[in-house]
Amino acid sequence: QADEVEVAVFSVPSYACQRRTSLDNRNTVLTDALSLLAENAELSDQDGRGVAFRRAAAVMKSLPEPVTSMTQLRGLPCLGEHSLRVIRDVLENGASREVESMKQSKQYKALKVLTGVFGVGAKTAARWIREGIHTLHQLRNSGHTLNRAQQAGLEHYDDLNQQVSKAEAEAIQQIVEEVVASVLPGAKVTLTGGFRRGKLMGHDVDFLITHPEEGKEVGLMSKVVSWLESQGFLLYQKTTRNSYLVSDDSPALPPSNMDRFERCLSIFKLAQDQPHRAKQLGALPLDTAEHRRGDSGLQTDQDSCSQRIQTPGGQEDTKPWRAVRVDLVVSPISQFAFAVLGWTGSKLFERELRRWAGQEKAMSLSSHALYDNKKRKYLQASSEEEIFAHLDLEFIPPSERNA
Ligand code: TTP
Ligand code: MN
Ligand code: MN
Ligand code: MN
Repeated sequence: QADEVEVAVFSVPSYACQRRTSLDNRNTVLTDALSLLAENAELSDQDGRGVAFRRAAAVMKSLPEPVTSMTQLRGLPCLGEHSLRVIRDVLENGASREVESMKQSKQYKALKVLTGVFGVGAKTAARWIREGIHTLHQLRNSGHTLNRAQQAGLEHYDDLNQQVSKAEAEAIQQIVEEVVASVLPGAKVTLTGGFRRGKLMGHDVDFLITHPEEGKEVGLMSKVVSWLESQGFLLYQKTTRNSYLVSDDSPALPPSNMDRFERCLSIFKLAQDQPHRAKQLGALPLDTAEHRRGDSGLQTDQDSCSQRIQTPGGQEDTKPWRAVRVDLVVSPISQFAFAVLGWTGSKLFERELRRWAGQEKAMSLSSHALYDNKKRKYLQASSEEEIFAHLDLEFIPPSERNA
């Protein structure tokens, strides 16, 4: 009938790793509401509810057009009673009353502020809130002894809570590539995390480092970190040797040489290119310094860069650098495909891949390996494509893993 409103009915597979989720989200109002509920659940130590809301949000993110009516949602997976209630509220009233009141609640605001400090997790924040600490000012005056990470987090709070741009990520990539090339020629640096998925902003920058010859990567992390430290690039770093052993997953197998993953959580001191920033804002003409560095506006010369950032900045408002969270991971080439897949995200996409592997394929997937529980053997892969194939999944490129 002509007057019948045609509404698309969507068909969506239930695991996020079976779907393509680009950054072109047509339902941001709905997904923002659901993501906030997920975040609040995670911050409140309710991980199960958190995952449920994340899955619901991910289904909405994967839809090709904006949802306008509840009838369009019939048959969609992962939408529980609670999520449906929130969606209905948003569709009917423009906003969810539950989400709006949560955003205004003292508890949520305090959790956000305190977990916004690098090194502070949900449990620590909740404990402080129970002691009446709701603000950074109260935290500073509480007399609590903060660990090294938390001290750095508090000191660089504003910088670390400001999003990292793609240009900043590229500037850091150049620095990391130069350092890696100088300490181990032939080693390869791969940008992972959100930026590999095509995001234009991120909360940090993630890198995976490997070398085409197995074993050459041993000892690489400490050399890279020492070099970065000696050049004044690091405001904070904590390196953990990974204790992963293949035999942890499957005691029946002989232990192998897979206990080499190393990871460095760091805070970089990134030189701010003032003229370039001004140019981006369309305010000032190019100065000679920028001409000397070339058009990219990115700092490439190590010496000038380290001199520049080691110059005592003095006045806060002219601070010529900013703090940026950077994660570095080193993997042996034999695990590289698993490591790239595991560090590209999104977090929900990763979780769904592992759930698919376990529940649908009787396999165990990690950032190190894929184990077939029925064949009782590890499945090798040298590319992400091969891992998807082992899992009987259609290959989803990084830009479509934004679940
Ligand atoms: P994040 O850097 O936390 O997230 P992101 O890059 O997707 O987004 P953002 O812009 O907020 O930074 O994590 C990147 C990926 O790394 C994510 O898929 C989870 C994965 N990862 C860890 O965070 N820790 C680990 O120990 C492993 C193995 C993977
Ligand atoms: Mn990241
Ligand atoms: Mn994040
Ligand atoms: Mn990260």
